[in-house]
Amino acid sequence: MSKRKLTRQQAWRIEKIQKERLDRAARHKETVETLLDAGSLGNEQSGRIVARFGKQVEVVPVDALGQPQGDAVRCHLRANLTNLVTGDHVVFQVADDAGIVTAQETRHNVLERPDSRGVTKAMAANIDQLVIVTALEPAPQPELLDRYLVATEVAGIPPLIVINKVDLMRDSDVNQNFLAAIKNLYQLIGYPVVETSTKESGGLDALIAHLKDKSSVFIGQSGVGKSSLVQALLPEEDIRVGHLHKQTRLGRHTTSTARLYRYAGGGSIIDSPGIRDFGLDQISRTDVEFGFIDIREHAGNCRFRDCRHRQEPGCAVLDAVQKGLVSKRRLESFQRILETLSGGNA
Ligand SMILES: Nc1nc2c(ncn2[C@@H]2O[C@H](COP(=O)(O)OP(=O)(O)OP(=O)(O)O)[C@@H](O)[C@H]2O)c(=O)[nH]1
Ligand SMILES: [Mg+2]
Ligand SMILES: [Zn+2]
Repeated sequence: MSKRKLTRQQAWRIEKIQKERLDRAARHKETVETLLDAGSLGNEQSGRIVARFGKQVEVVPVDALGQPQGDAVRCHLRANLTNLVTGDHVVFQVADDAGIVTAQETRHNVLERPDSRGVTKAMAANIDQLVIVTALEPAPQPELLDRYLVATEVAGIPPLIVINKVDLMRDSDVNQNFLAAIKNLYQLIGYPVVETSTKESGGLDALIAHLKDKSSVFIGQSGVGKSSLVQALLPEEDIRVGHLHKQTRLGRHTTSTARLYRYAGGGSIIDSPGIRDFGLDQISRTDVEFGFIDIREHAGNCRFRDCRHRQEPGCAVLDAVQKGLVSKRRLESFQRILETLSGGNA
């Protein structure tokens, strides 16, 4: 931003906003302390964070197996618990109409992603499966899919690739070919791929087969139909879905917060806000090499240990591309991701 002088009105507004923030923080601290002092808090219970709103969270009680049970409660957070995200397991206590989270249990894993300013933030915790949703519209971005896959390999969370809106391919050869190409490629690499449609009966069957007793997070570009899928899986919920922009055919960022739902078939589902890009800023070259499992398989056989797989003699990866064992598009995607790493260490 330029260093222009603030007008009196702007300065006044900034001061007002800061005061409001301080007031809110003070009120929050007071509420938490009152609740803790009250002595009227109920027993400690195990719960799971359903959603996060600033300094408050919604918590759902869980049974001995960690399965959500009953209604969610709005809770305040003890001052030391500022990092909680959707999916965290916690201990909480309820007073009359408010609750307080008093402890956080150890996380098994955490999914991080950069926010709009590029700062890495935890998005969801304790996940068994990342459901990466793509669709025939908005136009799929294979490189974005590759970035997600690197993130899942690095986080150690198994992915499931979903191609949604397959009803749109019925009358389009282009879509049909595209779908077949994506499906073949990723299945050959070893990833499970399913096709879905929320507009056709039986359109979710292939997906349902993968959800039971797991904690799944739905991620993907805005507008691919994550919320539509979750709504179709959980008809008793009331979930907001948005239309694509008329001209650009892009999503409108309808979902604003990651939210966990109980899955009636056993397990839970987290719907998350769509993203345009999935930066891998905090990731190293080694992580990217690890994250492309098809390239990793051959990279160990390159003549040079620090081979970049560009034009080096004895490069086993280039050789594998020649032989059709590794997709040329995946190698290009790999090189492009390395070029965008911060520090330019490609
Ligand atoms: N043709 C077709 N349209 C679908 C299907 N699933 C969802 N849509 C449409 O896609 C649009 C976007 O759906 P959403 O569920 O809001 O997408 P989202 O991925 O949750 O988007 P964000 O919350 O913005 O990230 C809506 O107009 C849906 O009706 C499908 O299987 N077929
Ligand atoms: Mg949504
Ligand atoms: Zn090489």
